[in-house]
Amino acid sequence: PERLEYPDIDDKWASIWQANPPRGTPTRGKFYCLSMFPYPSGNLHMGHVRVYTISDVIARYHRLRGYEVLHPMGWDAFGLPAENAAIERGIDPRVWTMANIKKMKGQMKKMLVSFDWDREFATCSPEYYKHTQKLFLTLFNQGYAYRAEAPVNWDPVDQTVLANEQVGSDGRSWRSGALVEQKSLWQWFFKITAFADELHSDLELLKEWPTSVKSMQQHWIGKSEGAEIVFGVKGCEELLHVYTTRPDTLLGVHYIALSATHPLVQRTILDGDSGITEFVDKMKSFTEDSKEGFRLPELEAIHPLTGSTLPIFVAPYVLDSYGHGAVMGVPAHDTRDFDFWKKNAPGQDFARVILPLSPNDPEYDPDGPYTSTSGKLAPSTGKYSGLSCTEGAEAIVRDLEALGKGYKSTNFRIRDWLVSRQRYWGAPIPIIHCPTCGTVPVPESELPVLLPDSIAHAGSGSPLARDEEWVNVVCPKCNGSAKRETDTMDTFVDSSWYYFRFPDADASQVPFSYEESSRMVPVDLYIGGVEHAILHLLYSRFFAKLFAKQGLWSGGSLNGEPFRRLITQGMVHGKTFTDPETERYLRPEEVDQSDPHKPVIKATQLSPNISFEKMSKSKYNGVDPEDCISKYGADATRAHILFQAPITDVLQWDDSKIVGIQRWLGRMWRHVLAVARDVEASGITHFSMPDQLTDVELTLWKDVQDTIAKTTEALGTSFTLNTTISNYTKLTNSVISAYSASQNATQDSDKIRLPVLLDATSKLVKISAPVVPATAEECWATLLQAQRLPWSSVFEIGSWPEIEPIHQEKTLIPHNIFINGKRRFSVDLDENWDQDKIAQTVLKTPNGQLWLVDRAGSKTVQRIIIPKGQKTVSYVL
Ligand code: ANZ
Ligand code: ZN
Repeated sequence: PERLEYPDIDDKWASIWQANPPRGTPTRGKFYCLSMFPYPSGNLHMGHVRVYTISDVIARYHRLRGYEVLHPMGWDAFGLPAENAAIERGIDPRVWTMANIKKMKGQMKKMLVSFDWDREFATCSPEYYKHTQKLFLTLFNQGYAYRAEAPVNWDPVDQTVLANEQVGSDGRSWRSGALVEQKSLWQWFFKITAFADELHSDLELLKEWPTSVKSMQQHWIGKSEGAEIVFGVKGCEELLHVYTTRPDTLLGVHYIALSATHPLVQRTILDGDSGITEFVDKMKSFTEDSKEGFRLPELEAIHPLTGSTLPIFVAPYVLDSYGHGAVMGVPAHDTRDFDFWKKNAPGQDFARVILPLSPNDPEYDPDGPYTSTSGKLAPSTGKYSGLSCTEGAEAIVRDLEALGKGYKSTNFRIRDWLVSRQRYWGAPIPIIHCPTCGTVPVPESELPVLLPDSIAHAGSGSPLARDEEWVNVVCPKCNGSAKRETDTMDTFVDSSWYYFRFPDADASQVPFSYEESSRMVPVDLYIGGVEHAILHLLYSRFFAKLFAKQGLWSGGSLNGEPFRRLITQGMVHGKTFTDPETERYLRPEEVDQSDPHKPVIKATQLSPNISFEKMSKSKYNGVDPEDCISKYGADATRAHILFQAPITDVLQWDDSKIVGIQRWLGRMWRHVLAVARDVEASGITHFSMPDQLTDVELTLWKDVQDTIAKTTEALGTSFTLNTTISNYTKLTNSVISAYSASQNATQDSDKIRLPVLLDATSKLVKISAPVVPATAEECWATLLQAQRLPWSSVFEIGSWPEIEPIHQEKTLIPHNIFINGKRRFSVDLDENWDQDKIAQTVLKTPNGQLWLVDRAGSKTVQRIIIPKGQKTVSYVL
């Protein structure tokens, strides 16, 4: 056919591939290419299309290149939306989830993404969550999973726990509208803090991660180095431990501030002090930025070095979960302390103990705090006077150590991972609570602890707790009556280990096989949204390191790191029309877009404002991937999405620009048809490249080689996929124009011989195959048929074209060109050429034109001297 019909040829090739997967044996080692598995929400959106296109192109390329590629897909299938659908629409979460998976899988297939579907799994299947539970138990048995009391968002009307996302900015429940309360519950934690130091320092090993993601992780882990300092309390035995990063400022301390949960504050409350009880109550509505404070009556702290007494406050700016929930207040050198002191001790002076090295230090403000650490200790600090901040800190900590009143210490901001959810649609925590034996793990042989089939979703408390039959069990230890844990696991637990399972997705006895995971992990390329830059990646790194420590896998070559290279793809923004008069968002059907360059609002005939914004229902700027594929086909959709922006940038999706890609595909196809006709007409069935190429052939051949080299680099190393698309279109144009020039040529030396043309055309098809698989496969089949060769897929493993040595060019050596005795420029020449050929070649170069024509003026070439073996050409003008 003169035109390829999309998406018909997509369907045709999808079913052929299914029946005949590409043949060939990998020779180059493994390549684990992973895109973050999706939540089965119901439909693919353009963001999915973008990320799976990227991973598919890279996976297809690596197979062609001869790698053993693992390119799996699965479903992060537990979680809240399924449960909400159950509550709102009475649909079983299982049924809802499975229907969504089916739909989205169909959409992925329409995109022609080559996932290894035989490894597919959903985290909500008992075969998977059995292993999630098994891993929970290994953590529990080694003390990495523990229970503690922690606050939750509690909806007092629905009597249920809410996720943070279910609490509106007004502090009300999304469902009942009730004011959400904080309530303390016993909950499960994973001890990620045990790995805080490694998670921090090993970021350094991740050379192929975006710096921004690493610094977000670093910030989240929040390693800080400082000291613990012990203050006494006047008149009692109590000691106050304080964490500070600035021991050098110890002589500038004017007060101690404590969090509301600090034992000293709690004791004062118990002692019945009404003022503080009231203040602590009020504190609940204060933010961390508040500068309020309340002085603990009659209590004073004792400075560890000077022995002077200091007031003690309770203050909302002190966090109870950091350090010891206690701050030594240094108004002169800390902004928060400065503001606090001004408000709570108005008019009282404070000591400056760090001075700038120069009075012109721009950070120094005589009326504010000096927070820089590049100063020196002030004369008032006595024996420490003149020391730098670092030296001062060291000297002070040394002295404190000698007195037993302080020591060096490191603190982390990261907290343990709260994994329990009071929800139904998650993996049940495999624990039994027995009144006699306490917390008892479910024996491994009894896993999985299955979710009950049907449950009343509406109602109060945890859904699982409502199912009496499920909850009441016999204690595995004492056979007495006991109760199951009714919390389920955070879905982040499911998604923190899934990539270990793909290499051997059927393993039934173990979550993942030691051999296969050690062989395939670290993942070579992980692609996903930047919204997962912190939690998902951090939890995954924690699990991978913990599993390595437990001997579940080798730990790989990066000290237990799971992902060697990370790409965070940019968002896809939609074309958004607004009415310039009312600033209202316009529906696409309100705008006449028949001329894509000049849309008009139908009602007013005005031009709408056009912008690109995050796709959303309220802006009418969403694009449905399925519509797009059925309209333009998978190939054009894929190529367009890659072409519009570098993979990490925001992409402005504009349907009207896709014609450019369609034209390219059309041109390539028609060219292939023309070449195929020539091949068929020639009757030749065995083509081989001639030993010597003519000039025109060499030019074409070099273009092909050059594009192969660029594409190899782009798909294998730099992932500059947008420029790759333009390289394909450029090469297509050169092949086509070389072909038509050759057809119009009158001299044989200006014609391109059929084997050379076929070689160029086949290679163009081959290297564009990862991006436009159906078109390439159709072109490939056509070219094979014309040669009367049996069909084989363009995707045969290891069939990527090697870059060939340029035999004809080996003799091209740079020659210095002298004009009237002066060296002017250089030109690549073959020593074996005759003088005419050399003169012509030199004259054709831009420099030749410049020096021999433009600048020569009326002078003409008198003589050309080409001494043998000297790589020079001398002109006498
Ligand atoms: C005295 C001091 C003087 C401080 C100075 C800073 C500057 P990072 O770097 O984040 O670890 N701090 C300690 N515990 C706290 C808590 N529970 N809530 C709020 N703030 C707390 O921060 C460490 C600094 O945060 C500590 O160093 C302490 O203030 C404060 F010129 O101690 B600093
Ligand atoms: Zn028991």
